[in-house]
Amino acid sequence: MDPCPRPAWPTLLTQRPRLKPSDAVGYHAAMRDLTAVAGGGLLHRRAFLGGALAIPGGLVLGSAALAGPLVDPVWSHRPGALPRGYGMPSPAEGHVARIPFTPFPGIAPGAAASFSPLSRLRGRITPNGLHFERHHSGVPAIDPGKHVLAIHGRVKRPLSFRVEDLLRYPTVTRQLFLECAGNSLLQAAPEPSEKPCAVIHGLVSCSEWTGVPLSVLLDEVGPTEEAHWAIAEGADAARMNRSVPMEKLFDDALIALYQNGERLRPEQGYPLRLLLPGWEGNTSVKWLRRLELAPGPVHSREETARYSDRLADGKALQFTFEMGVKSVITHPSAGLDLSGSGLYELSGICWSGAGRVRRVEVSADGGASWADAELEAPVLSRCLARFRIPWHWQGGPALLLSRATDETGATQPSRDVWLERYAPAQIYHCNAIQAWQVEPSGRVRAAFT
Ligand SMILES: Nc1nc2c(c(=O)[nH]1)N[C@H]1C(S)=C(S)[C@@H](COP(=O)(O)O)O[C@H]1N2
Ligand SMILES: [Mo]
Repeated sequence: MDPCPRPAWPTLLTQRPRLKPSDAVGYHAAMRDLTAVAGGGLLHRRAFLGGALAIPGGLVLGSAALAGPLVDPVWSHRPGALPRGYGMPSPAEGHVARIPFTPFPGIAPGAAASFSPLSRLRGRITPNGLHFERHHSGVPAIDPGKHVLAIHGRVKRPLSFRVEDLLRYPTVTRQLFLECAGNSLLQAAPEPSEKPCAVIHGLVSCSEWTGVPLSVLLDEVGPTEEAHWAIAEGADAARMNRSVPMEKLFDDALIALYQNGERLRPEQGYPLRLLLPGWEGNTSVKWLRRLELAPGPVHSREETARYSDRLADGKALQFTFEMGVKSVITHPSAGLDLSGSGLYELSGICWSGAGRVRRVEVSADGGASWADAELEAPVLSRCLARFRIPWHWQGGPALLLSRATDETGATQPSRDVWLERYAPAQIYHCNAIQAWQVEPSGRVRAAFT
């Protein structure tokens, strides 16, 4: 058997969806009045806002002129379906799904991930059924009546909390992104990936999480003076564990119980998970069963053999908790081709583990010139935000890039700068700028600049 089996990447979506231009009656006449703000057809970020549809020349976004009276569609001829207990998306949207990935089937059972279909989503919140997944040993089938969270070790009063106890605590709610440290690792590969945007960058999602601030529970157990770290362990077969410094646990850590208003999905850690805002996804231990307060970290597998960064000078970083500032254009993107030249709304997601994103710049000419994209308000700390900018694609080759800067002043590095920092096989924490090559046919694929 091959000692180092190659991951079996998911087969590409065979049907390639297309992004349609916002084609318009009188559109070409109108374009002359829109201000170009950078090369390659980037227009002022406000061109789409309010005034855009009323610019001189009569730009309208209807796809055809209305001709004749409206016909009653067949689905309006008789009453439709009755309410159901739990709603589902329209059958017409059945193709919008996560892309599952099992790297070593038969060798490492339960080692799996699924990618969130980024280029099919809009806004900032990921629907629960489309949140990315990363499991080291599958999804345990937990009976919430039997699950307990123990907090023990260097504490004055070791306590165990039943799920029903935790549900009675006061809660806080925050919109937060969650990103796997292995997200975008294909950007570190020697050749640009042929995969769609979702497979390259889809290990990031964003939810409104509701839970009990961990500081409340820690106050109840009373950490001793020797308690500087806690070892968080899950109830899955992997017993996945991570060491977390006490400052983070007291600062903004949550015991998350709800996700977008409903109880956590099994895939996201039902009945409860640790959630560490802005930190690498691996530290947000799912199916959390115990926190052992300790004088120092345990240096478990997930913080030595995995998720640690090897630098170019041969040294390794002991921990990289905070996720770097990052952005990805999702519309268009690899796997979401363009159908003909015209005016497009170019849009994507941005985030930073350090706080708020302050600025996203976009280039349509491979980085020769840049323009500021509009950031959709509110831009929240450690949460996905959406950026957008109007773009007039004239049908030639174009190289699209986006570059985010956060409130600490940190800016997303180019791929070259990112690669220089690390040892050759480094794959984790890749926040390098993504380039999408648009071909004259409208096909979009990943490229390196
Ligand atoms: N107990 C446990 N917690 C875990 C994992 C796991 O396999 N077991 N995977 C980790 C990793 S690597 C990531 S990126 C996130 C993924 O969370 P999600 O599956 O809810 O997206 O959970 C983390 N917590
Ligand atoms: Mo991860």
